[in-house]
Order: sequence, then structure tokens, then C-alpha cells
Amino acid sequence: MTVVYVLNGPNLNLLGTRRPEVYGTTTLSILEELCREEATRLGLDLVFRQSNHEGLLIDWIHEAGARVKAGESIGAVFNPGAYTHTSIALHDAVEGTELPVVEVHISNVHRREAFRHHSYISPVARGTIVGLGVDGYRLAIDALHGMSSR
Ligand code: CA2
Repeated sequence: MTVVYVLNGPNLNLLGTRRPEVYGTTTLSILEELCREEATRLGLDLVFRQSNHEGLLIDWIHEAGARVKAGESIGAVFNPGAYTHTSIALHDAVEGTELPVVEVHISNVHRREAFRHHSYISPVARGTIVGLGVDGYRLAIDALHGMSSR
């Protein structure tokens, strides 16, 4: 079965436990279930992961990129967390692997502090979804699915 990756960066393990006014009340494990439902609806397998470590996220992007090249995956939904705003290494990983990525942010980063307005990932992403809460993940899975069947 074809796989869709959903990769989450630092502190997203805290989802649903703090700052509900910014990130809502859905926990990461409920978010995984929502993504699994959507993937299943589209006939896809889901690989859902979260890490607080930049290097591990890079390894997972390499893994996903290799699986896309092997025809086993359609790409990744990626919420890089705060690494969005700092990580040239994640930018290079996405660019270097040519991994189809839809970048997702739960909050509307453009309504927040100026340091959240710049993304190192957006220039190498196929598209971005910001500010739609955890619904953005479902929409991103749909978008990747649509791109892969075009
Ligand atoms: O809005 C998003 O999805 C972000 O990627 C979330 C990151 C933030 O650094 C980005 O600027 C925007 C932070 C994730 C931390 O999530 C928490 C969840 C609950 C409580 C505390 C942090």
C-alpha cells in the first residue's frame, strides 16, 4: 500500500495539553487518528511521527524521499515546529531529496510574532497550510494525494 508520511517537529508532543487558545485541544495521538482516518479513506497507509530532534527529522525526510523515489510513498505532510524559522538543514533535506512536502502550521504564524513570519521550508514545499488548526493536516493529506494522481 502507498504511504503518506506525517512528520511533526519539536514540542508538538505537547499538543492539546497547553496553550489551547493557540493550538486547540486535540492531542497528538488524536491528531494521528484523524490523519489515519483520512489516509485510510484515500486508500493510503500512514506513517505518523514526532521528534524534538532536528537530525532525526532530517533522517525521516531522507527515508520518505527514498520511498517516494521507490514508488512507495506520495510524500510528507510536515509541521517542522519552531525549526521552520531556523533550520537551513531541514530546507536542504527537503530540497536534496526532492520530497513532495506540504508544510502545515496549526496556528496562523503570520498573525504572531515577527520571528514566525519567515519559513525556511516554504520555498522547498509544494504548498503551505497555516492557521486552520489541526484540520490543516487532513487538507494537506488530500492535497498530496491530489498531486500524486495528477
Ligand atoms: O502553528 C504551528 O503549527 C507551529 O509550527 C507550532 C510551533 C511553533 O514554533 C511554530 O511557530 C508554529 C510550536 C509547537 C509547540 O506546540 C505546543 C503545543 C502546546 C503547548 C505548547 C507548545
